Amino acid sequence: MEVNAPPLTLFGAPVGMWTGKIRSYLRKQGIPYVERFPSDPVFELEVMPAVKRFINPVIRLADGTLVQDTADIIDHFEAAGGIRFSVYPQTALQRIVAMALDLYGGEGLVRAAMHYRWSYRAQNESFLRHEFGLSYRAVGMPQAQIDTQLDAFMGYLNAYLPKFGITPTTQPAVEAAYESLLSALDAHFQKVPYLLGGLPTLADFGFIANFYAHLGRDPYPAQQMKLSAPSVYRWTERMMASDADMPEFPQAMQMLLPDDAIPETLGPVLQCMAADYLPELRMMVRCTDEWLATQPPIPSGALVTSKPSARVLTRGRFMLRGTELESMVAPYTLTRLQRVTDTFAGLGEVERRRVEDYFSSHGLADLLTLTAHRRVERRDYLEVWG
Ligand SMILES: N[C@@H](CCC(=O)N[C@@H](CS)C(=O)NCC(=O)O)C(=O)O
Repeated sequence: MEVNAPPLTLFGAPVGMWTGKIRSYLRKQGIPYVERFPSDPVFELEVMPAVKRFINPVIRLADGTLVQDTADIIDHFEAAGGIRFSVYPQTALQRIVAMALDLYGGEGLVRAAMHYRWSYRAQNESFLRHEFGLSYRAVGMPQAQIDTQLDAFMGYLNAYLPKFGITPTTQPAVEAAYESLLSALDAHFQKVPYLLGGLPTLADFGFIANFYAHLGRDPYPAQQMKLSAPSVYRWTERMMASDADMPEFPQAMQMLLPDDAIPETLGPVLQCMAADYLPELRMMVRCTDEWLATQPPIPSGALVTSKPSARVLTRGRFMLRGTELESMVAPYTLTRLQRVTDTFAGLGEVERRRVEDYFSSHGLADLLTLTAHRRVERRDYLEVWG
């Protein structure tokens, strides 16, 4: 007999980037779940055909409803209720800062996460083989078959490096940007338990995607983080705990700052976003518009990419710390950017000015109105044109 089997299934794996974000959210919210690997027969026979591609995490509710994409999963629980607290701040500036940092920590740091996992493959290899192997072992395959599948899947993921523009020439810029961010975050987490104060928000869940499985757990980057930014490492532990886990801050209340204030130590983190991510976002919007200009009229609701498994519209170039990178234009990223620009557009005049002043003083004013000519929406688990 299975004791207290939770009705919620999380399909994902400890080694997966986005699964860690949802595992963290479910624990923080006290929502019981059972985790299953993507090699589980239910994932292969029921989930994948429904969501039309291999992607995780996916959650399966008691009634069989599937929710895919970590943003949609969080929004599902925020709407359904039964959570301990909302991860959407209620006031204008905190809300938009949380959304901007969700975009940066989630989409903007995938390059660094992939770099430190796969460019340092020799240092990470035995751990990664163990971790990726777990999901295959779960179905009881013979070892030789596990090894063949592992070689193929790890090779497929490793091959993302050049797609993200990570080459021997660009690696120093990728690392310099990450090191600056790590140092800004470490200074922040010495003073404040979570990004916006005493409670995790969308911002923390965006960052934990990349800072858990890859940057905070793979041997090479985890050691770097422990040695050079121990307060960031402690925050990764805190994010995976089911309680507030902040004994370093005995005075801290489990709430955000009053009066829509943003911790001062977050300023340098936003400046990192302005310097090292905004140029890439500008490129994505420009390249999307250029791509659209070459196309015949596209009906609303049409799939954005050529097939469900394709995540990339086109490629484009941008500068990172004086080095040119060529990388992917991912329509999904535009949906995260739209959440920032939509929320900003929905503010009243006075609040708009207040938010704009704050973003301007951190070099991020452009972010608030950066929109492509067409919207990207999510429908039936896929990205479509709005
Ligand atoms: N935007 C999605 C991303 C999910 C995602 O990209 N998952 C990765 C694993 S961590 C994946 O399934 N990758 C499959 C592939 O690259 O083919 C989310 O927030 O859930």
